[in-house]
Amino acid sequence: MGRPVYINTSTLSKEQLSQYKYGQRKYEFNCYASDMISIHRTLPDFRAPECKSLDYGDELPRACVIVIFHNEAWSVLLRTVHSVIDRSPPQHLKEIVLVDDFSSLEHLKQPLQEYVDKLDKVSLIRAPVRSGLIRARLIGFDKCTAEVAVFLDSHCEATEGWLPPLLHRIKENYTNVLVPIIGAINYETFEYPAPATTLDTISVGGFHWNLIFSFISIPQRERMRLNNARHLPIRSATMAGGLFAISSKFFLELGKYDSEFDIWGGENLELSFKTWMCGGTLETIPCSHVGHVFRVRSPMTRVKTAHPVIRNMKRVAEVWLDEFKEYFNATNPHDKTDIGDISERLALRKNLHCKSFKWYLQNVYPEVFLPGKAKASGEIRSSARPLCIDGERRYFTDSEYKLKFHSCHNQGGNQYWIISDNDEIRLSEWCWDTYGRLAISMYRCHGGKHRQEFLYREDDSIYNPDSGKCVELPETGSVLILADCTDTSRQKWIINRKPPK
Ligand code: LR7
Ligand code: MN
Repeated sequence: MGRPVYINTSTLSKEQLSQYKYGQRKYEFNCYASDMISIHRTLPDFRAPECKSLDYGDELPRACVIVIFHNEAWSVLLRTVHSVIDRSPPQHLKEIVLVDDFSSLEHLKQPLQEYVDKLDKVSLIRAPVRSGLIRARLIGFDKCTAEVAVFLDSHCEATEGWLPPLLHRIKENYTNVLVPIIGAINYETFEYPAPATTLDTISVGGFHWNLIFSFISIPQRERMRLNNARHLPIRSATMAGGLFAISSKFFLELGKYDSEFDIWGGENLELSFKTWMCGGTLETIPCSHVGHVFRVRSPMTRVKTAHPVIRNMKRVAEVWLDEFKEYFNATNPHDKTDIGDISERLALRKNLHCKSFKWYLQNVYPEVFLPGKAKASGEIRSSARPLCIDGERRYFTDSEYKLKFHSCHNQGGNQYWIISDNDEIRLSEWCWDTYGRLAISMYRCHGGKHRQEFLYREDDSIYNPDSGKCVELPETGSVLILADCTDTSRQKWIINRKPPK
């Protein structure tokens, strides 16, 4: 029933412990716990009561579920596959296509092939080289023959009733692109916690100007439109990327993905932007729940933080962001990555007569923070020591932002701060906050001043009116502190007082 498994490592034998550690290291989740749970485990029915009584009829388009993987754990991958088989009405599930993105782990070779051969409707394709998740999905998509393509990461769990509401929306209009509510399966215990089912708690998609996806709460105007209904599709500016349904016809019309995207990243926003800009609608379906194992780190971190991510993002910015690409560029001002040829993608956009990015921002995501309104931006350099304030960011979770000091690297990124028109100090949607009373931490920007208000004053101090204190570089220690305002150079900060272009 989705309950957690707790492993007490002190009771494990030496051999078990080394197995446990191997799993953690290899996958960044607790594979040892996952292996103890049935790959057919049951789950509670998470849907709101309004959802359970909906009848979608029998005349739905059929789905091809595409699951790509690179070195995935056995039990986690197969739980993904079986959750789909066990919880999809057979008449609506045409096929499951697994794409192995050039894995090296033994269990994914012959043993997986033999396992899959015994399953109905499931096929396994091997990418001939490491293709990255985008091209691996394209390989899978090309094998599909169903009217609808449903993409899932290889560490997911479909829950009761997940598929029909997605298919139903596509039946109503083939340009609807749908995302389920994504349940956060715990990477330590594999618990499937009760997901959000109310408009106050459900998240939809936003993005930061570095073109990283972010979860945001449902904007006020959308809540009004939904009038508290808990079963209606919720318009979403973007998708996280891993779990969605799209009609094969529409995916083809939109030019699938940019096949130049390598390894990881960017494809989620590319598809989100062009869905809206080129005539479609992107929605979160509150009656469809699918779990995903969220990790703190990625097992592929080294690949991800290197060039491919930046290159993918730059291609998205060049093709889709129009004049707003300057905001993206400002987050990475000295990047020289060559993005290759984008003429084909520009031609695609032209041929589809897609709307402008300005239209998208005004109509689909008016809540987005526009750095152009900023009072100051760039690095925040200490006058006392050659250090800059750095917001250590992790690509894969939203809660892992940390403030620290670092030598000034002049590369933007985690040292690219914006002082907004209402005096927040921001790194994309994250703000300095005095919640810790004496130290400064980062929380989601709330726009309500108080603990998130910082005045960059003429004397180069940064002042928080709420506490009446100033931001100070401590003599020792690595946290940014709040202290009574004095003349010390440790309270003087150098910031470029001009907004970005
Ligand atoms: O080279 C690779 N080849 C692969 O086949 C790299 C990855 N992969 C596979 C991998 O095994 C996994 O099944 O691709 C899938 C996604 O990789 P993850 O799980 O490491 O990515 P993620 O969950 O951290 O990242 C999110 O953003 C990605 C951007 O490119 C993709 O869109 C992922 O699908 C996406 N995941 C989700 O949207 C799940 C919801 C979580 C969020 C946010
Ligand atoms: Mn994932």
